[in-house]
Amino acid sequence: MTAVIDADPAPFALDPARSALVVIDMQRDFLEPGGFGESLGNDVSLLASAIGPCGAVLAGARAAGMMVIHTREGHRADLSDAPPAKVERGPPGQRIGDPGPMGRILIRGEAGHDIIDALAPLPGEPVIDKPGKGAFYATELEPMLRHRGIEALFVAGVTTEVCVHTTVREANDRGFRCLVIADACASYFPEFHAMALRMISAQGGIFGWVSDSARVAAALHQEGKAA
Ligand code: C5J
Repeated sequence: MTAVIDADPAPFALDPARSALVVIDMQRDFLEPGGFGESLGNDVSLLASAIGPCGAVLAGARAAGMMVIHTREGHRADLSDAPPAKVERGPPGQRIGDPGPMGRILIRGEAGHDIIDALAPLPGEPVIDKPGKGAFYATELEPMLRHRGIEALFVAGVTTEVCVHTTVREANDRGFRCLVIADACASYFPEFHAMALRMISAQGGIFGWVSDSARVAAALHQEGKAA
């Protein structure tokens, strides 16, 4: 069965059985005070707008029987997978691996590394732990998608111009068609969010397609009813 979602620069056709929703890095470290995002001087409240739309597309994807994947950016406790060039950035004392109110910053297993409660993965939904900005770099994401015959990705999460964009670029080069859900993404810099989305759909959709949670949820709802 094929659904069609109204999108820019053109309608996006998909088979839900061959599509996956990838929710990028909706972690406490980026969305809550005291984590990695705030340590870099950002106002983390700016990311809250993506939570409701992410919840809506998660519900729609689950009802339509789509594969759902969550990602988390973070590092091993011994920092052996963290390039020194990454760790050295940010203010001393508030860098990756330093102690913070939610545990060590951006370290796997710490409270800050968790996905926020409102968007907690359901049992059986894969969670990809990634050391980089892109979800394909040094992870098992690509074989996971190939084994399930996935060819299209819905992408949501934070931040639009960093981990969402990097993942979409990686996916596009690997031949996956990507639909970015604009209001289910957010940035500490609203102007970067807007430009990042434009960069995706410009030039005939050079990196992919852009839609919003209402249009995606409506199309998936139809699918859910038909399934
Ligand atoms: C950042 C991310 N912004 N998840 N990570 O460092 O976008």
